[in-house]
Amino acid sequence: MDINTLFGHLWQDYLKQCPSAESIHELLGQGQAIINDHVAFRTFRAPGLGIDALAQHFLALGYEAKGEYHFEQKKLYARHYEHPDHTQPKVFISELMIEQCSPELQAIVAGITSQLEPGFADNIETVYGGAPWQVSQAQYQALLAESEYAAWLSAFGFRANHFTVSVNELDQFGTLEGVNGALKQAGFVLNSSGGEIKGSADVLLEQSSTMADKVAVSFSDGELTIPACFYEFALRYPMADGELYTGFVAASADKIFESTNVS
Ligand code: OOG
Ligand code: NI
Repeated sequence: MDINTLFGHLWQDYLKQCPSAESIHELLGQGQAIINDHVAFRTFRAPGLGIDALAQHFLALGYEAKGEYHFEQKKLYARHYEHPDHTQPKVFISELMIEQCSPELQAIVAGITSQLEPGFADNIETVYGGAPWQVSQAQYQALLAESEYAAWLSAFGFRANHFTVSVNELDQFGTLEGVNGALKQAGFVLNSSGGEIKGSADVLLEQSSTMADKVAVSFSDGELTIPACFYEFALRYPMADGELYTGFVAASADKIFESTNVS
């Protein structure tokens, strides 16, 4: 599978989990192609399922590991990957450090991940396959009480949890304020945790995001409509050498995670 085919699968899956993406494209691109800055994945730090298990497919396509990021409060660790062809989207993969979570959470996660065959993540289709396990509404709610991230991951599994519009590449908008204004005027709800704009020119990256679209999910014991996937917007600033900064900013990312929060 080549990169474009992989991102094609990711995009098709993402549109089902974030139906707003289509109208946001029209609003921001006004018929033009949209360039994606990055996509993001979530996983559990468990044998055969951690960051490396997902990253192997991107490494095989020529991606290289770059920055790493720590989120102590949320018990997350993340890495980002870049392709030598800078027109390809960057990839941000985080994992929940379940060994730091409560015994109750660990037991639920073990019950979920034990449903998978060894080597499950070695198949590239894993990265856009969604949740490969059965989970009940009670398990989802129990995870939610401790970790929004764990609950989301149990319900949605492996897929692009967001795509990110490169605002640098938009013709009609030059600032994130402009993008946010157009989105709000069109009725989209932005993630306001830590302010609508996360970061600044000083850290070479400004980001904003919508709150996730709500989608009906089939749990083992019935359906529940919950926050699914969201859209992000990124404006990058040049470094001293004139090249745009390509990394992420942990303090901003910490708030972007909250775009899938239930409450
Ligand atoms: C990732 C949040 C971080 C960014 O651009 O800083 C992020 C997530 O929600 O899984 O995407
Ligand atoms: Ni992002």
